[in-house]
Amino acid sequence: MRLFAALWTLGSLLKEAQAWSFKNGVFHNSIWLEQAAGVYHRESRKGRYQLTYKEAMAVCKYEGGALATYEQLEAARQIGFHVCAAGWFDRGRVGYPIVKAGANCGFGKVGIIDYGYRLNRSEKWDVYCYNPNSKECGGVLTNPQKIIQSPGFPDEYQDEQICYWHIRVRLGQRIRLRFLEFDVEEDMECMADYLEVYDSYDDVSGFAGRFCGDYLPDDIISTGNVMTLKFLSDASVTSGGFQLQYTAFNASLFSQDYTYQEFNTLV
Ligand SMILES: [Ca+2]
Repeated sequence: MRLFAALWTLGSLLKEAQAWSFKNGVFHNSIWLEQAAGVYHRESRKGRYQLTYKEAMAVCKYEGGALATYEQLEAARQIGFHVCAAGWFDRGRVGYPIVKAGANCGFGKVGIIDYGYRLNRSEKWDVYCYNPNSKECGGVLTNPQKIIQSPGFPDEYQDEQICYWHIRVRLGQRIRLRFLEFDVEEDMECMADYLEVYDSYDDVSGFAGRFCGDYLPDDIISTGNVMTLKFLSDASVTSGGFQLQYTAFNASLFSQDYTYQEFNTLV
């Protein structure tokens, strides 16, 4: 049994080594991150680790899904679902799926990092839901330049959308986001519908802003060669949506003494 487990682990590691690699100078994998095989990660609108087990179930149900089972989470992980945040899943279990070993997440392990069945269901975590019918959008973008639009644009986006776009450009490049059109259901703190931008490979670190309403956000420039955009709409009231363009540029350009106007003509 132990030998089998060791072989399985070795097999997984080899598979991961293939799945994550440098290609054309871009570090990437071949999957849709954060939402895969009908499984997705959610946190409370109040922030990370705010959901009791009962609330976690309600979050999934609200969106027409249910808590993911261990098997569903593992199936999603096998095709690249990687989230560095512990969440409830089926039967009061807590854990998170790790594809790529990292020192800061998952104790350097790959697999479902399993905290086991929790005796105290009042503990607060995030949640992993399963909904095979959720509308998919987003993706991993590696082109040097591309337009990103809300789903259905120029029509209004629909309710209950969750989209993640991961932008990865060549090492040594940075990314500039320029908003072209923006109209997302407005509320004071963007709790209903919103677009979030992260100066990071995931939506865990590097928070750069949360946007709603119809005010066109300023340009956003990354510090590295990756960025993540997250769009979420709730169960009611839609709007026109958004359109933005990202452009990769050589980091060395930005470090030279260009004025912002000059810089804008360069990228
Ligand atoms: Ca809405």
